[in-house]
Amino acid sequence: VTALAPLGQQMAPYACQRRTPLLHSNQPLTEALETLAEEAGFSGSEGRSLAFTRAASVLKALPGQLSALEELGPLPGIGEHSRRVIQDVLEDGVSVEVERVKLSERYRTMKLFTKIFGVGVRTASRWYQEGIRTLVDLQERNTKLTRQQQAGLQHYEDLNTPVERGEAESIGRMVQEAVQRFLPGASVTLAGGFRRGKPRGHDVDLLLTHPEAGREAGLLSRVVSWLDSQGLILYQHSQENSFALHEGPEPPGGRDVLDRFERCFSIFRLEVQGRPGAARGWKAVRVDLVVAPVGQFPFALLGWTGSRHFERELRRFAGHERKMVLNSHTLYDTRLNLFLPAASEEEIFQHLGLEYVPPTQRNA
Ligand code: 8DG
Ligand code: MN
Ligand code: MN
Repeated sequence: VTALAPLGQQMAPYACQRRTPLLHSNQPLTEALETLAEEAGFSGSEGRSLAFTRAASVLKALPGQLSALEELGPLPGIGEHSRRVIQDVLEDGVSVEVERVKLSERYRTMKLFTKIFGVGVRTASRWYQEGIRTLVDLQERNTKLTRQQQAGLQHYEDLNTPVERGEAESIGRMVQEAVQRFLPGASVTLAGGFRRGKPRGHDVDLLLTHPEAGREAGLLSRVVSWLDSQGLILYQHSQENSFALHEGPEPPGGRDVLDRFERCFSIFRLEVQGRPGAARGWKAVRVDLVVAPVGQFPFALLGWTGSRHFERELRRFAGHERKMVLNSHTLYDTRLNLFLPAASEEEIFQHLGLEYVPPTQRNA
């Protein structure tokens, strides 16, 4: 028996305690586990989905390629079922269970539908139960669609074509230019996957703020109206700021509080040159715009940089290990009964007693 280096020996239990680079050595394994996570999500089994996501996330943080299950050691966060899948892929190159899922009509249809902007698991599931199977079915049966879903369907192909970093940057500049017209000194920051170093993504996440608190109020609607008047917006849905500090923190594990900033879910019309085979010189691109007052900016930046799993783990860590409530607005210490202010992401990690994890290592 070869002495197996215990790859996972020093793995910390929370993803926010680990460094997770974008590229890692266990892609086939994480892909298999993430397919099962997705499938569990499609079936409404959130707990099971999370278990697979956790296992995949642990593998992403391993320092090298796994060649035998034993190398994992008694790693936290990888359950029985995930171990079986890992073993199958290691031994046979594929997991029969995963392959079966990928071929199943339900999985394929759910994937097709949830890729429509504005369609979540619940809607997709209902359509599936009604016997709808294709995008053509949806149109032919005159299925009732929200304005958002109509836009999603109309731009389905573009919105499911990855956004390249260069495209994200040029949208950032378009927004920056509009922002300067109405509020000189305001800044636009590219967050989301691009900030984590991804070369392409499914949308562009932009965070707006101004160094003087309060000046940012009302900025978003002006910016969006102006961009719209320039013909640059194909769809938009804005929400007003509904966050009030005096309400106090929400209970841990409560509703997701990210939706409380002034924000806009939109589809931009981006001019593109020389798209091979394209009949038109533009492309529809999903853009999320969020406005944060400067005092909340580090929290908003941390919250909107992701990954989603990294965020979830940060909050879980804050709650379980520190009795603190973290969201995209604030950090609240429930033992001291006070908000812990921060002027940078680094300070938030310090408050939590966590080693700083730079954005490019948050790909959990
Ligand atoms: P991608 O777009 O390249 O595919 O990856 P991403 O940038 O990591 O994903 P994302 O879906 O754009 O989310 C990035 C972060 O932004 C995520 O960690 C949480 C936050 N966020 C959104 N939209 C929403 C939302 O509608 N609700 C909540 N709760 N959080 C959101 O971007
Ligand atoms: Mn994104
Ligand atoms: Mn987004």
